[in-house]
Amino acid sequence: MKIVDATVVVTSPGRNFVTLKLTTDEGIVGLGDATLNGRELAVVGYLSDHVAPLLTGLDPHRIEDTWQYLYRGAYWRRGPVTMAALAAVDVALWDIKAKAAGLPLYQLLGGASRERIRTYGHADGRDIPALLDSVRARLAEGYPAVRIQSGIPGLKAVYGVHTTDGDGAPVLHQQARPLVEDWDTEAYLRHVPAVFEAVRAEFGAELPLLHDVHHRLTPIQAARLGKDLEPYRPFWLEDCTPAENQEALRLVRRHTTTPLAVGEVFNTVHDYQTLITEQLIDYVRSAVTHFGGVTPLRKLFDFAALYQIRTAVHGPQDISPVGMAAAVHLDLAVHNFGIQEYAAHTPRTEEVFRHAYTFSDGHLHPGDVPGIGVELDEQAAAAHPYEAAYLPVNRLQDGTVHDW
Ligand code: GCO
Ligand code: MG
Repeated sequence: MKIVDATVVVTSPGRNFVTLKLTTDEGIVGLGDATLNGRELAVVGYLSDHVAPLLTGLDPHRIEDTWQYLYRGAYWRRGPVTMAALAAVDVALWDIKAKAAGLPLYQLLGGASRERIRTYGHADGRDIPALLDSVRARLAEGYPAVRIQSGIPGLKAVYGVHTTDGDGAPVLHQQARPLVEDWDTEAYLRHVPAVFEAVRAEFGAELPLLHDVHHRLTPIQAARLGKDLEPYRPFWLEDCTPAENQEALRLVRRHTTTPLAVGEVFNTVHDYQTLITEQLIDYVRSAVTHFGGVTPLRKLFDFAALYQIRTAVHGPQDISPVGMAAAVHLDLAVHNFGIQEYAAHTPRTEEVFRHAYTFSDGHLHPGDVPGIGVELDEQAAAAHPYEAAYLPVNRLQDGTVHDW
């Protein structure tokens, strides 16, 4: 079999998605997600100008070889643009291989290690009562675990919290110019324990509660937060520091037994080396889409398993249904699965990407159609052209730029 066509499709059914479509001489089509939120067109250029011309004529069955050829051949290693492009190629090749075998992808990854995939959903509120309502809504949808994010007294806009302007209209966190959010670490550190206390008081001790710090603390601040939250037994504290400084987590770990989850901005196993070998974290959180695909993520998961670290694939709405499908196949197959982040895509997105994976009773299943189980409706995709949309920025009250 040979690849005869490689096309990049950009569509924006509410938010931008970048999809690589490979076609073989036998008429088999493979899809891969290459969406890099807020920097989408850089990956489009990388794929169409530099990768697509190399793919035609290749044997799609040679996944590992093609991955190494593109990774090592580029010379310039790593980085989110390169690794998102590589991920799209890798997933499209796995899709083709599984379709050619007539099997759902998870069967090629070793078969199912469980019946279904436990997820967590997002709850947020500008204040505690609004957050409690949001948790109630997620529980009514069936989610077995909930990530809780709350507005902070005195701050106007905080990541992960839906806010409204003076007239009650929603403030979108992604806009044609970056939205400027504001930040005060001390106010945050004072508020979060009260948030956990209120949620525990309302929903009891058993509900798994997660919290995303989004890289905003120093190691000693993160250590303090981890310690302050211990009485409420969080399921995890996510991205508590900017973890490209892997050694920073040593300090956090020394001070708290709150489990730590890291990795949504990482793109290779090297970013995790110290974190894993020194057992500084409990969950690896990279996305198939930003980590070079199923091939390297599987290797990361096996490496993490040696240290009893579990998986928690990044699954925000800016991962397309193609990237989500690949994640769910991997989740079903690996032994050290932990939890899967999941927020349903909008109906418009689901018209463009029809998928076999299902969400019911708070659990995902990849379905049993051959391949990853996603079809791209190119006509529907073409009706939603690219729209410039930036992620927010964050500033301290004196104007200093801060992690958001
Ligand atoms: C999460 C993440 C996302 C990211 C987003 C950036 O835990 O789901 O933090 O919400 O902010 O993916 O594009
Ligand atoms: Mg996160």
